Amino acid sequence: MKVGIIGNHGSGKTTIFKALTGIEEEHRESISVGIIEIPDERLNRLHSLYPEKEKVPSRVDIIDVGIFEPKNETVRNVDAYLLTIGAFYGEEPAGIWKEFKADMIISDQDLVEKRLKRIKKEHRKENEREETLLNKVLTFLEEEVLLINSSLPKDKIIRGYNFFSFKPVFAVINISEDQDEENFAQYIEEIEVPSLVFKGKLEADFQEIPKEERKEYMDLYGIRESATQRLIKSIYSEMGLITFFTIGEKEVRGWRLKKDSSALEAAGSIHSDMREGFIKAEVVSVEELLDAGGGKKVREKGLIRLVGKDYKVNDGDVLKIRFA
Ligand SMILES: Nc1nc2c(ncn2[C@@H]2O[C@H](COP(=O)(O)OP(=O)(O)OP(=O)(O)O)[C@@H](O)[C@H]2O)c(=O)[nH]1
Ligand SMILES: [Mg+2]
Repeated sequence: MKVGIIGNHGSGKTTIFKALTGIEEEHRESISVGIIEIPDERLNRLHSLYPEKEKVPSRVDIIDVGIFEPKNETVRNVDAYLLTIGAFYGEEPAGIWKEFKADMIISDQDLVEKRLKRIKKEHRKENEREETLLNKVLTFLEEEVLLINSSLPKDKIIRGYNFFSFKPVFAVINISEDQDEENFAQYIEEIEVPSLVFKGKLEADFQEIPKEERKEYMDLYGIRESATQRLIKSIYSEMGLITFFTIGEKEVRGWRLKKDSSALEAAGSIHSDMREGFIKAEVVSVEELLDAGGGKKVREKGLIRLVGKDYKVNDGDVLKIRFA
């Protein structure tokens, strides 16, 4: 699961990359890859029951991609976009959003038209369903509807095209320290995708303060939760991701999972051996476990459920996979 930061030159991509990952880039021109750790209060509380184990948060990969260039493989192959808007130097948020939207739609249209042309030429019976679907896609695009907001089925054929406008986009309105967040609130309404006003430079500077002192510094500024944390959580949920937990021998860990995934898929995301040898999974919600005060008590109270491979994993489930 990769998020790509995209935006015009100088809009603050690298600054936001640093705010999210803590990584300082050495070469501004190269593409940087980093990891965002997803802050999760539940994991902290879970970990406090097992302080001797290591705490490992759920993660998402992030790439400082550059400008939107449809033919660029890196641009195409990410799973979601973080669009940065350089409002700190005067970029107009609604206008930048419209441009980006148009770029995505035109690129998708181009792809569909090329494929339709070939289908017509080949004239094969087995392509009929695809042709119908692509014509539907084209209708949405012509009406300037992002495919992600359309009623298209999320089926194999559609996913196979890797359409730009089928990917989640999150917009960041990057303002400077001395600009007033309130003045940009109106744009949140105008931009059709989830968005957030963000003081990129300030947030990136936070990364230079040692973690232990950061809290104090934030209190000083009257910031309860850093915008970075809010941003990370929003991206995570907008991408349709949930977290399940495991309590292993050495670590208490959060794992990223696509919403509506099964216990078997959850097992597979931990290790392919677990998927292949899957027998059953033990499930308890993290809240139940915390309320009871630990795994042993949960067991005594009979709160653990034994589920099969088709069980739909919920956000906050603590899983133990039984496998052979
Ligand atoms: N005041 C202020 N300056 C910022 C902010 N974000 C970025 N800058 C400055 O703007 C310049 C460009 O920021 P970058 O983060 O390098 O922008 P970029 O999008 O990565 O630029 P390219 O990689 O060249 O496309 C740097 O000098 C930053 O320090 C901000 O929120 N406030
Ligand atoms: Mg850069």
